[in-house]
Amino acid sequence: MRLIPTAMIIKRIFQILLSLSLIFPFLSCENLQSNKEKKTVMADRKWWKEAVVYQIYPRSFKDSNGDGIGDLKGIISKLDYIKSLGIDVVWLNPIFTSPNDDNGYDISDYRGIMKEFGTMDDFDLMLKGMHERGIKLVLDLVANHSSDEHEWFKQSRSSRSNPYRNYYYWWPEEKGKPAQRYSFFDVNSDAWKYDATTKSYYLHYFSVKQPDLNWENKAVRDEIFKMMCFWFDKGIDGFRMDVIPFISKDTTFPELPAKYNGNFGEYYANGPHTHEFLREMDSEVLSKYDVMSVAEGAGVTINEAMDFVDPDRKELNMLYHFDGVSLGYLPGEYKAPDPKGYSLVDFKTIYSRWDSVFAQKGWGTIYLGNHDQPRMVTRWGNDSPEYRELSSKMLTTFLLTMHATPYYYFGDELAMSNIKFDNIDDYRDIETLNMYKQVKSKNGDLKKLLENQKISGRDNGRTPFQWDSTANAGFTTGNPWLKINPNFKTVNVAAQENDPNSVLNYFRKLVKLRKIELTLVYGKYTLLDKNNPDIYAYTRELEGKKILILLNFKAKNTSVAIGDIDLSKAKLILSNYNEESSTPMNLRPYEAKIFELE
Ligand code: TEU
Ligand code: CA
Repeated sequence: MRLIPTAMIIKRIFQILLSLSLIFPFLSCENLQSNKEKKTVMADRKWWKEAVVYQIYPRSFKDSNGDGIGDLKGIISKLDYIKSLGIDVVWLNPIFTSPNDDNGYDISDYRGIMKEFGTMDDFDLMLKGMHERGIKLVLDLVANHSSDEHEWFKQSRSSRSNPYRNYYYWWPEEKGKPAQRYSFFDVNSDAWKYDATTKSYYLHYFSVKQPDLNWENKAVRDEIFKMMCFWFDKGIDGFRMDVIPFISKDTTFPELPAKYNGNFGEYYANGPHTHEFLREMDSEVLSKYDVMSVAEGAGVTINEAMDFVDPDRKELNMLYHFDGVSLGYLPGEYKAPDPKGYSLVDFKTIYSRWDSVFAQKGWGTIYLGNHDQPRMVTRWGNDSPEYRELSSKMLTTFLLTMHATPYYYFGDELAMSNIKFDNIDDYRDIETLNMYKQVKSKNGDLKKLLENQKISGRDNGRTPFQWDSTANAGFTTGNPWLKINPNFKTVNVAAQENDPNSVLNYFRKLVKLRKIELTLVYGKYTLLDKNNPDIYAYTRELEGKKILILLNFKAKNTSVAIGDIDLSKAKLILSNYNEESSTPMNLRPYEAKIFELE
């Protein structure tokens, strides 16, 4: 049998393929891909992909007993309001027993309810009330560190031979000073604290009262996994996981490798066993429940993100990044907003790049505010009386029309804005107070720090919720733990409840629209006019349906170029202006428009 030279065979096969694509053009790869895409996108539907997550900062939502601190009974009394928003999931910041050195992110009993917030009975009643209203509950897993008042740490620091010694990271003094580690909250930014009791240093990436738990120790992982099951067995629907990328450490504690150029956060997020531990968490806990898991992706870069949420890796469902919220700060300075503001082109680039990460696989998240960030309307919009409502509605339109699960921060549905304290005495947040002490100890520019904190300070996002124009905005009958924004007289639920054009009702309309329009959930995202410095324009497309979103980020009339998109048959389905603009392509200050194209 005469062997046909290999080259001939390959040429033959190529010819066959070419002819096939010529014969069956619709079989071409893009068609193949889009059908495959369409099949996969809708095939892999998940409740947490279609959810709108509403974050509640319990300390500031509703106080039921007049001690000036929000609590679980307060949340229970407002469940119908939460239901009226149409949201699907409530994420509650930590509600566990805590001395509140960092407002609950320092837990001393993972199975206990913080005494200020109430009892386990209150918790059970709240969870029952949410589930009866079809609302799921996600709690905060703060397991990178515990409180130094947790029994584990009390034991661990008592002697070097204590069975809990290895629940934390200790460096004995006789080994000399350990390699530098940066602390986000320490007054000297030093993450090593010397403890005379056992003449050793312990590690704390955050405050000295937040010692890091040693996840390299299987006993610690088992404790955390059992605790997670305890709450899942009680019926909660997921965990937001606090700085979970930081949980694995190189316990030889080498000097910070040069490649990180001093960026401790990125180094902390690249421990040796992080993904191994997350896979263990999935097999031991998450895979046994129909729940959602989202990582606070501190230190995680865009190239590493998929490693956390790739469904085939069986780790977590979602992650939220810091690239967006880090925009517009002066490099090398501590949370110093750039007086020139932020570039919308950079903003669009960041959110478009992150969309492309999860375009085929995995799933993204989107947010513009939370308990660690300033109020979104002040930071990304315009909180002047003239444009506060319009720009807030525009930003909400962005959050609820992107290809990612939106995490919406309580109070943004009212366009609550930064309180901008003048005086350090009004601050309660450890991050600001310790930074103030640090700058003071270095005779630094305290006036500038306070000016910067008016925009970037976390307490701006934590002022009590504004229910009405009565005393203390109806939040408490007592003395609020943090001052209430004086604009509560006009900015409150009662004033907006029955106003069809209010920010509150605009939010409700958008939540409803996202619920009925799966194109806004699963549709392919395409950025338009990317170099337009004022307008963010994009389309969402799914199964032949196409929606166009136009957002003016500036306080001026401006226009957008959308190429060959035919608008003649476009139907305007929502806008934050009550009367239609002259031409679809011209946008008034902070105007937002959603068109159905086909
Ligand atoms: O935040 C982690 C984190 O990265 C933030 O500290 C962030 O760097 C900073 O706050 C931005 O201002 C989580 C929680 O969200 C935060 O509230 C806690 O303070 C922190 O962890 C420690 O648990
Ligand atoms: Ca209270």
